[in-house]
Amino acid sequence: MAIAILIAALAGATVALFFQPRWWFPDAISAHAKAYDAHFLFTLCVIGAIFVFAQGLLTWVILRYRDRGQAPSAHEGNNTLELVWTSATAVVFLGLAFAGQGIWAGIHLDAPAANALRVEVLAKQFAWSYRYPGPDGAFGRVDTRQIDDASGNPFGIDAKDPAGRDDITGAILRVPAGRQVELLLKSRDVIHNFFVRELRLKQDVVPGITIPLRFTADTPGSYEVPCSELCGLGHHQMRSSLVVMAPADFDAWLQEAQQKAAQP
Ligand SMILES: [Cu+2]
Repeated sequence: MAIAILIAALAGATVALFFQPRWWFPDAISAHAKAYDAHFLFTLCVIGAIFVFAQGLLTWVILRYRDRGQAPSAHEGNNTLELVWTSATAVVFLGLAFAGQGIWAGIHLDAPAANALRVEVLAKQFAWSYRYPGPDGAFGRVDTRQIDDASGNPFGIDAKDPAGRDDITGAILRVPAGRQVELLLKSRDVIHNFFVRELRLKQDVVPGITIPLRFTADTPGSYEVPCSELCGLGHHQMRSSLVVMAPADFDAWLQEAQQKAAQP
């Protein structure tokens, strides 16, 4: 009897926690993030209803068949019921996975927009660096032997390549609101993870390969970019910012950065 009450109370408290806004996601800042949230909420409602039903059933079974001093009896089970709930679980599970497929594919499989802003993201123990191609639209050649953090060249941009002379590098990711951004994620050492909560995006950064990641942020503001893969002793301090700017502000910033980069 006490166990039945405890189970019902725990199930009720668990469900109640989902109805308070205190511990919830921060506001979504892209269409993808909003679609992700809608799908998350839908999934939560479906599995929440099943959870309440299952816990209610468990409570009822404990109450109905509790020990009243009668002799124990054996039960053979019910194959039809087993078949029904196993197939129902499979249908719900696969159905939800297929329903969410489009949201995932939009980020990873759709071709980038023609005017997408391309930014190279370099992860290393324990910092993020960002590189913009400059007015020529081309990233300069890199050479691992020219990597020099102390003189501000974490990418190893080859000084001999003219395409690299106007490249803009920095420790903050600045992007314009409303325009698609294509990040090219690279790691210099171990596996890191690029994560922005407000974009609902999380992507491993793997040494040896370039991983594209696309998003269009629509709300100006500053958002944290913490490394989300334990990458060494300094992992906790590997964080930077994503700054989403109004398009005019971004253009002004880019122009100033280009002028600075053009100076010898
Ligand atoms: Cu890291």
